[in-house]
Amino acid sequence: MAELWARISAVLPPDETHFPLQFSDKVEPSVLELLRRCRRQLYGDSANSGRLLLAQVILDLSWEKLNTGTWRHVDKEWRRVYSYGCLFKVAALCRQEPSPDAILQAVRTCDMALLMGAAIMDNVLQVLVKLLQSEIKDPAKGEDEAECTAAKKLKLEPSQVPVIADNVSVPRVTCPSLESFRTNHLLPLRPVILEGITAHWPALSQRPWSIEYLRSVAGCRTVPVEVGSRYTDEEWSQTLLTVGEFIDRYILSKDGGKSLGYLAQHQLFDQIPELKEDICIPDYCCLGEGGDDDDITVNAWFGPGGTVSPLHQDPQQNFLAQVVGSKYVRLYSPEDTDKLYPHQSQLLHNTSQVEVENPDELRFPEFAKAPYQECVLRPGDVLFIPVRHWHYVRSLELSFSVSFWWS
Ligand SMILES: O=C(O)CCC(=O)C(=O)O
Repeated sequence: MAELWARISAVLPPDETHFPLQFSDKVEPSVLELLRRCRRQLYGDSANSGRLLLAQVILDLSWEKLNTGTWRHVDKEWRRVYSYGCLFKVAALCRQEPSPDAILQAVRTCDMALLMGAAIMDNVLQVLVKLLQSEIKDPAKGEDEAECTAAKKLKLEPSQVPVIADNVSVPRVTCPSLESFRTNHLLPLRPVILEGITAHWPALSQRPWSIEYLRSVAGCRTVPVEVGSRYTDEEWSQTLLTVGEFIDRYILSKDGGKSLGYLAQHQLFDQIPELKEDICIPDYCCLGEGGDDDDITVNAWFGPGGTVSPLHQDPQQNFLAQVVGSKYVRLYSPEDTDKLYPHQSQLLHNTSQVEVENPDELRFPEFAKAPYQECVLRPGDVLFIPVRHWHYVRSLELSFSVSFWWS
């Protein structure tokens, strides 16, 4: 374990004078002084308990700032202070013979910085979390067999798979040229399922995503999870869990799917770059106006059968790629918005009030008149959802999809 500290020190600046602590005047001098004391302790020989205590004071102070007002208005400087607090805490936890629990706590601290903080010192917390993860024994070992059996048991009941009539099914096309996609789908904003364009993704070939694989790459990582059957429900909430806890509680749970959890996340691939290496941005995104890949938002959607994304629309073009399992998708054109009864509130104005597969015909009489298209996405399929097209999604079994939002 002394080796661990040597490896951590190697990624930190060699001494206090090279350790940057620059902040705008948004950060009060008293907080800056605390940060400087933490830095002094990092390179001095104070007791570890004192180091932890001071790091925690910084975390508590900045946490309060992060949770005051709306997230949009939180000053980035406070997110940087929070990241420094996390960095000092990780250093204190790992300094002297850290126990396995202390290492797990350090991983969680890095994740909190990656989720809530802002990048500091060339994204040092991303480097540290990778290093710490390599110290943790693979928890998937020995459980493989149980998980394979559990995954095999997730057979689809035929009644759960909707029968789709030809006249409403989304058309399919195999590896169209850029020009053909642009002319036939992008410009007229026509949905289509692209086949054969993800066959080379490691997630579908050399490193096929499975419960065991996700546990081995990301089991100890803390991520936000949505709890509840749909985000429009009263009881819906969000919580933080490790990927391993999420799998145990919501994917392999034996409660017959009574409680639903959805790992639906914009940040997952930035937080865990190992997973991003398993997927590729579809070439067709180059037809957008955004100049580079950083303009594309990549989202993860991982959950058990039965998770529902209510009918909603987004302000960007979307490629929804299915990697594991299958999903039922229903699409409506933005031209039919008046038949879809969007919520009145500002927050949910992009979401319909109608439960697509069980509509209340008295409250929403026009809904039945809205024309739609539908499909079942299976591994390898990529659905093009044109900008502002309304989409409703229900997973038919354990499912992992990746969506790319681009303009
Ligand atoms: O797969 C899902 O549950 C929802 C996907 C979605 O809404 C999106 O990619 O915008």
